[in-house]
Amino acid sequence: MNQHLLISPRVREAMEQNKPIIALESTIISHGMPYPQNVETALACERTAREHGAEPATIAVLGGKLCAGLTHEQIEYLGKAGTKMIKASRRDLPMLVSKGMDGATTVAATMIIAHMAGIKVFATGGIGGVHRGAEQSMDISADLEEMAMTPVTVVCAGAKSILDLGLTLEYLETKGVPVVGYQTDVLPAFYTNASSFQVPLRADTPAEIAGMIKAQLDMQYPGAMLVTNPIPQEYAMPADVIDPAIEQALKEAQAQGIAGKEVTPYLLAKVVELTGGNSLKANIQLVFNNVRLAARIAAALS
Ligand code: PSU
Ligand code: MN
Repeated sequence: MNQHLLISPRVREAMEQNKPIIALESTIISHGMPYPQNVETALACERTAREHGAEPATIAVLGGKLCAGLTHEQIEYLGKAGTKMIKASRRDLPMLVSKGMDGATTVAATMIIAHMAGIKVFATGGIGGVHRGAEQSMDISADLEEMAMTPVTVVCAGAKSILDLGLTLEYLETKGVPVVGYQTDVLPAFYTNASSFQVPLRADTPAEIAGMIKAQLDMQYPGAMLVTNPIPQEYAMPADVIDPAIEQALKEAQAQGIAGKEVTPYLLAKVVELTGGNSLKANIQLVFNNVRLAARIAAALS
């Protein structure tokens, strides 16, 4: 067991009983949603996982420990701190651990810690990807590199169009990451359940996805599987509402000279502001939907 890893008693017990476990990230709590909806959503995700037979392991770095499984108080702490918390991706882990610091983990860092803990399935909302204009900025999320090397299946709602969806798919193809559409042939676009891009693979049941994960793990070569799960129709946003908000957010980010790790949180918060909170409602529902699917996949795997 990694000396820096701290598995919570509940998660440890689930492991001992061979129960399905799913990882949940914490940057979505600190940087992905405003307080108090962030805390409410994180706690509701944990309840939803349990209702579907999976033990949730929400992941963060606290006091330099790589924590798999948090208490309600720890989730509240991350949510209240919000963007004052360090957004921790792969590159930040050595500093946080050596200095005994706190950080909310991105998809990439959550995958690393989930893998150390032996957790194979992870539910989130949206992943980082290739940003629009990346041919100039080189802004490509470390999440994509992580999927090329760490065997933890990520269930997301596709990529949102603050990113370049086409380039994100190309990048994942180059890196050899299987991208699966759950009950869909087209890549879901987070707030909407469809984009103009074909998804490379399709699966219609959790068991089918579990079968592919098992094959991937059996072959013991590095890398993850990315499952894209469309937002339920009743919660999807009209394209003529969300698209202009995203365009406006991108313009303002550029005008403000936002760069580096600030880009994604800035765009997420701007879109919420510009849609008068409606995008947040959609965001919360798609996360629940991903938790349900991840729990079913984890159950089929175990
Ligand atoms: N997309 C969302 N919500 C989020 C994130 C992305 O819709 O909360 C967060 C995730 O933690 C993801 C991170 O791993 O942003 C990606 O940041 P970057 O683009 O800086 O790699
Ligand atoms: Mn970036």
